[in-house]
Amino acid sequence: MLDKVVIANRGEIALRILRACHALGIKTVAVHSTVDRNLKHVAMADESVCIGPPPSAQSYLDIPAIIAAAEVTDAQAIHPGYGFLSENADFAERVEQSGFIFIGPRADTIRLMGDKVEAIKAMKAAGVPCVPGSGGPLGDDPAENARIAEEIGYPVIVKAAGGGGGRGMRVVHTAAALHNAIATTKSEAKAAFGNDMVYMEKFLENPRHVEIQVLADGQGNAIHLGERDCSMQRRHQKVVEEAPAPGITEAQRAEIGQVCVEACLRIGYRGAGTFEFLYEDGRFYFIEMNTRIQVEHPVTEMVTGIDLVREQLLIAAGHKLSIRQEDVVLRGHAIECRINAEDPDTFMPCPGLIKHFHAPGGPGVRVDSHIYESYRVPSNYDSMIGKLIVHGADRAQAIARMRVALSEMVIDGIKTNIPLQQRIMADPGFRQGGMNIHYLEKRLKEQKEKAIGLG
Ligand code: MV4
Repeated sequence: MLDKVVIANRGEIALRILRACHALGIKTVAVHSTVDRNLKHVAMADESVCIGPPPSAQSYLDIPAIIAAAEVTDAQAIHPGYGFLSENADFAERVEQSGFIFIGPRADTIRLMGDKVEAIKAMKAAGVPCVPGSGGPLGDDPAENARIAEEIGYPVIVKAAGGGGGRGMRVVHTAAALHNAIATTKSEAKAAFGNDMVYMEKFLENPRHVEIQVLADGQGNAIHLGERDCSMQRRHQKVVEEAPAPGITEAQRAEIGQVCVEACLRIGYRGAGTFEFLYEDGRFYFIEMNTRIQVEHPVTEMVTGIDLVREQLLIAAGHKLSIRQEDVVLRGHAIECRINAEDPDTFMPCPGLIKHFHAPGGPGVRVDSHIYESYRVPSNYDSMIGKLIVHGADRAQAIARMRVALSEMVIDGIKTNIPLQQRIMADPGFRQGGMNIHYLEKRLKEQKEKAIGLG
């Protein structure tokens, strides 16, 4: 087993990783910025190293500082969590070149999935269903691009190969708008990602976002852990996630899950990973693969009973997967509400001092959060301060438990999105289930218009 792990992250996920390490008897090293010396996991870690000032670029993104922390503490491995350096292939490479284990896929796998054109090519070759599209980068010939768009059929979407997660894309409705859209997306992509390569897909108008969780040991074994529905989002930020996805049948799950497993084996995938799909009219269309542990991993843990971070650590230690596909049984329904330090109406971040905190509890209730009474939420990082996750025998029970848990949760001193989450749990469309990626934004717009007397 690993002896000591550096946790190269902060907040709730750093605490989540620390707990998984300690449960396996692995010692932990917390690395933190100056403003983060009071983080809960820093107090709980066996050792801690201050790696720089508050700006992420000078701390959580400082590759030499993090590798130096592993060296001075004589750690064996580095867990990147999510965000920050988690999908940085150069980081993974330098970690391994420095003699440490990167807790995640091989650097070349991260690099492959970071290039969306190459990722789609690899997945298509592995039998994963993809969105009809250019199948490669667009060239400079306007006539050829117009032909590709006609063949796909309007509307199309132009996406940056270096983008992902909603960055660098543009919907095109007519042939007249195509050339400019490609040029603008290219120049934006060049500025944002240092890579002006773009590709084209059919634009799906009303899809759901459904993603498949996988685990692979890089030694010829891979399994899937079913799906999550992450369609409740605003501006590419997920707000609520759930597992399983409403309306997906056991047969559909087994089929798309097996496709993902075979793709993992084909590319020699190692670690936890997520295949992101758009789901429309009963069909799955691959868009991207995430090579990290994701924020919403707990809903999968709640319905499968499998500790995903523990599995990441075991895989990194060189263990073969001990869970067989037939051991993975989904039980009940889980929902996660992200808890953000933000105004529930304007979505402006609201950092500050937490004066009172009461965590909810009861059967099937899980709180993944680093906050405590008298903790100050800094303004330097993401506004997510925790996640409230509930499990129930079915979706209705999970919603009922979430409403009670949200009403029990007290976070005084700062504004949070708890009132927004309460409105979502009471919303008829959400309660029906299976809403698409545009639903939440549409409902928020309606509510805003009503509030100012337009409704
Ligand atoms: C799309 C799409 C429709 N058609 N691709 C946005 C995030 C990035 N991961 C891919 N995204 C989309 N790609 C095609 N061919 C619509 C989106 C999209 C979206 C996807 C998932 C979750 C939320 C979204 C919000 C707006 C647009």
